[in-house]
Amino acid sequence: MEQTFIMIKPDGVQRGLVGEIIGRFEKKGFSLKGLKLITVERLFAERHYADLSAKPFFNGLVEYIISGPVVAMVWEGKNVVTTGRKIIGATNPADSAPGTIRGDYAIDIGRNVIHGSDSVESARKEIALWFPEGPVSWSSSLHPWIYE
Ligand code: FUP
Repeated sequence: MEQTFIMIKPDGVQRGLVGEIIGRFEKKGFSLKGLKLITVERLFAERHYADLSAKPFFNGLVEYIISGPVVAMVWEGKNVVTTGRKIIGATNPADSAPGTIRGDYAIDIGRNVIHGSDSVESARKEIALWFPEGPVSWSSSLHPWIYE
C-alpha cells in the first residue's frame, strides 16, 4: 500500500494545529504508520529541501523549518500521495481552496503549516530520511469498512 511523508511545520505545532491536522488524515481513512515530534538541525533541513537549494527562498525556508519542533509522520493508504496533497492544498495559501489545510489555516507561503511528499519517489526518499528505523508495521481493523 502507498505511503507518504507528512510534516506539520513549526508554525502548525506552535499554533496548536497538530490534533486538527492528524484528525483530517485519520477521518479520511488513512493509516498512521510513523509519528514523531522532532526539532531538526540545519544540515538535516537542508537535506530534506536539497532540491530547492538554488531557490532564493531556500535559506528562509531552512530557518523556518529549524525554528521549532515539527511533527513528522508516515501515512498509508490508496493514492495517499496525491490525495494527501489535495487535503493539504496548493503550496501558496493564497491559492489553496477553503476546506484544505492551507486554505483554512494559512496566509503566507513561507508559513504554510504543512509539508506533503509530491510523488511516490519523493515519499520513499523522505520516509527513509526522517524514519531511518522504518515506519511501524500494523494493520487497521477498519480496512474492510474503508476499502471495497
Ligand atoms: P510543496 O511541495 O507544496 O511543499 O512546495 P515546494 O516544494 O515548491 O516548496 C517547498 C516550500 O518552500 C513550500 F512549502 C513553501 C516554500 N516556498 C517559499 O517559501 N516561497 C516560494 O516561492 C515557494 C516555496
